[in-house]
Amino acid sequence: MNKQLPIRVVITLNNNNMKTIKLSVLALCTMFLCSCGGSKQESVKEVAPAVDATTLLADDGPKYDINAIDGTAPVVELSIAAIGANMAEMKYDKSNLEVASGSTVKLTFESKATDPAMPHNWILIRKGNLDRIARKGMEAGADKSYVPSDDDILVASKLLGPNEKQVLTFPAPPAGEYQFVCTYPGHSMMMQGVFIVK
Ligand SMILES: [Cu+2]
Repeated sequence: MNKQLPIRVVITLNNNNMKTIKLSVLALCTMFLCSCGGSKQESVKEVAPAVDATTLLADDGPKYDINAIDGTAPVVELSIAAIGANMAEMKYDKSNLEVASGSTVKLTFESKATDPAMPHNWILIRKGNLDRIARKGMEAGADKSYVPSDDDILVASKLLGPNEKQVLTFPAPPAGEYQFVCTYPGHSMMMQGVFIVK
């Protein structure tokens, strides 16, 4: 931060305008003071999510469309279950899923939980958004099954109780690494995994 100050002043001096220089120096000092005011950790936490998935998405090309299933594409059948009888044991039975790009994925998601008070979902998301989506899911609340509206969510199951299952059929997203997570409050740390499209 100390290094930025002289650089900005030199650039402004090239304008040969004293008013601008004074204003710029004042602005810089204010920015400097503000940025040093709070604790560093807090400002990082606030800024990081604002680096904004929507901006990144804008460069991603066409939006992922879960309904754009190609009838001629090979079908890959997968299954994943939510297991564990309590908060300490809950997890998905797989931490990795892998499919070929261009395929149609037919994923059976099943809850083998025993406690009806502990439902689970399976949400496929763009990598790097897990904490943000888990937080947003919590805010979305029970009415929305803890699934927020967000462009970084590609596929979302319903909230399943014990021994319920749902088959999710969707086109494999473009090759790359994705993540899956359960957005039921308090579950995302334990219930997450990697979804690879090769
Ligand atoms: Cu869960």
